[in-house]
This record gives sequence, structure tokens and C-alpha cells, in this order.
Amino acid sequence: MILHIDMDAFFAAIEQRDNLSLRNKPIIVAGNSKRSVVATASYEARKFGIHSAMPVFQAKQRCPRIIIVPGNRHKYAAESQKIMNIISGFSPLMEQVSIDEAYVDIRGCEKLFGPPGRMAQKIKAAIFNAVSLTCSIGIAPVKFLAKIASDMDKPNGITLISPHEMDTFIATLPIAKVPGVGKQAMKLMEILKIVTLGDIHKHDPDLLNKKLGKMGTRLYALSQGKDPSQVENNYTRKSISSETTLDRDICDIESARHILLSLAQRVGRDLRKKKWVCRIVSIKIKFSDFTQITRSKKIEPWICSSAAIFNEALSLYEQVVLKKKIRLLGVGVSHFRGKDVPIQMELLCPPGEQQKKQWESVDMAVDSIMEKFGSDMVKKASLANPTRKKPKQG
Ligand code: TTP
Ligand code: MG
Repeated sequence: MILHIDMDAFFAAIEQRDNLSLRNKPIIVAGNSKRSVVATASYEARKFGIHSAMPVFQAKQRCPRIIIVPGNRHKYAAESQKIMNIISGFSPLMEQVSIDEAYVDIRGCEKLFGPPGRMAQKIKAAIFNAVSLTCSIGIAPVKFLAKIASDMDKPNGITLISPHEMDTFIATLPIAKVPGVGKQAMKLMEILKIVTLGDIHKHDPDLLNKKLGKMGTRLYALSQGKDPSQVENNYTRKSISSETTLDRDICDIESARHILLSLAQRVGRDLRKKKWVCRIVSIKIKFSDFTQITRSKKIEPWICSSAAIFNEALSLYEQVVLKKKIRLLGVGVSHFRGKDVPIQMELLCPPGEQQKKQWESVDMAVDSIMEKFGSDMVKKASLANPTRKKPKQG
């Protein structure tokens, strides 16, 4: 059986935990620029129909007394780390998939922690004791059903889909609930008169593949209760990324450099925190008309320094022919391994390796300053705001 653990209203719950005056109130965690969107809403705010990704102005229209709390990435990442450490104590096979969710394969853990439902209760209690936050847990024989189940009794619930209930569950599961089935796919589902995941099974797999490509094949397997994706330890996790919607649309290289550098630093810091190195760097560009592209590159050496990530991201950016202004930029890394896994190359110290090592020591020093004093304490000179006034003397 597989567990999917997802924290409840994660950022908002942390803010409510840390500030008594926010408890039981409708709050959202969001930036304060004109274009900000809601990162998350407390369950009190959700009663007004407010949800993640909604523009803040719309949230205010729905609930004029909404409290807007600025986010604190550093704090959320630290809480996430504590939670993931607790979860990993329950099974060696655990996969963190976002800042607040993880899968756990609990095969072979029953002797230690009891049957799956009991184990889920123990995980919830351990998390709550450590960080005073609640989560919801889904339990199922396959990953995609565990994910769906964790959302069925939120907040603070446990939902179990046992092997013998699985077929009935699939037969009636609305197809839109299946992870990966978005608006575009739904249009095709309507044409094919597919309403539930069970309906998929009634179609010819070749036809599904023709109409839906890889997704057709995947959905056909899921409709039989087979999920090819396994719980994978985090070295194989898909990616670490960071992106930002810009205050104004840009088209000049200087602004883009500035933003890519800041994103590369953020991604690099997350990577180093996990003690990983990576081999693929990617960028994402969303244009002013909301179309978007991604570009990625496999690199020869394993890297983890922010400078190396930045250089690769910049070279990808420079290869893009820009015809429209840019609204959002993102940088991501993937294909990981642990940093401490010895590799021969390091012994040989090829050209450039020395310089790479120097950057890594700079990064380590900067990371530890940020860890102690917050991410605004130290910046690359090229990220400092040249127009900022000097503090007045006297
Ligand atoms: P989610 O788990 O999707 O949402 P949640 O934990 O706030 O609420 P739920 O109880 O429904 O699970 O995301 C986890 C955190 O990630 C969330 O607290 C804020 C952040 N986030 C964003 O910053 N932007 C987004 O669009 C989403 C969906 C989440
Ligand atoms: Mg969550």
C-alpha cells in the first residue's frame, strides 16, 4: 500500500500557528504587488470560494475582510524539512513531491507500525507533535489513487481505498479528478463521452493512444488499477524549480540576467540543502500573451553551484529568439544524485574543477548566512539595487 501525505493549507496554517490573531480567520498568503495571486487560503477563506492562484483583488472582492499575509519561503522550507524528516522515519521508501506532500511506500512496515490506517494515524500524530500542523493522508494500492484519496477528507482526514474497493472506486471516479487530466484533455473526454475513469476501460487502447497520445496509454493502465509510476526515492524526483511573475513585462537582457541569477541562487540553495548535485538545467518563459516555452540542457559535469546553474540558464535563454515581452521566468534543475557519492573525476581535478570548487565554497558560506539571518542578508553584487539610497548618517 502507498500513503500520500499532504499538509492542510500549508503556508496559511503555519501563519495561523505562529500568530494567534490569525487563528480561525479567513487569511491568504500572497504577495502585495498588483499582479499577486493567492499562494494559499486558510480553510476559513475557502468558504468564500477563495483558492490558490486566484488574483488577490478577486479574493478581496469575495471576502472584503480577508487578511493578507506576506509569505516567508524560508520559514515554510524549514517546516517542510522537519516534516519530511519525520515521514522518512516511517519507511525507507519515501518520495517528496512538493514542499508539503510526499508518498510513502509502506510495504514491509506493518510489523513496526501496524496496518496502513494505524500507521497513517501515527504519522499524523508525529507530525502534529513536532510542528503543530495537520495533514491529510490517502492510502491506496497505487500512487494516483493515494493522491486522490488524500484530498477526499481534507482537512485533517484519512481516506483508505482498499484493494477490493479499488475497482468500484475507479468505475465511478470522475475523469477530471485523475492527476494530469487538465482542461485540454477534458475537451477530448467530452467528445469521447468519457465521464469516469471506468469509462476509459470500455475504449480500445489503440484508439485512446491515437487520440490522446501517451496520456491515452497511461489512462488505460490507470483504469485497470495499474499505475506504472512507483514511489521513488528523491534522487529521482523530477525537479527543483523556482519561478517568478514579473512586476512588469520585460524584453531586455539585463533585466532577464538579473532575474535568472536570483532564481538560480534560489534553486541552487534548495539543491545544496538536500546535498544533491544535478545534471539537467531548464528554463521556463511565459510571454505577455500567456504562451510559454521551456528549454533544457543536459550538462556533462554534475553541478550544484548557483553560478553554474545561472550560466547554463543564461545560455539557454540566449538561444531563445524573443518576439514578445516576458511575463514570467523560471529556472529548474533535475536528474540528481547525492553530492557525497564519490566520483573519480574529483580525484583527477580536471580544468575548471578548481574554479567550480571555489564557487561551491562561496555558495556554502552564503547559504549558511542566509540560513541564520534570512535570505535578504546577502546578495550577489549584481543583484543589489544600484538606485538604493545609502542610509543617512548621524
Ligand atoms: P497545496 O498542497 O496544493 O495546498 P495547501 O497545502 O495550501 O492546501 P490543501 O489543504 O488543499 O493541501 O500546496 C502547498 C503549498 O504550496 C501551499 O500552502 C502554498 C504553495 N502553493 C503556491 O505557492 N502556489 C500555488 O498555486 C499552490 C497550489 C500552492
Ligand atoms: Mg497541501
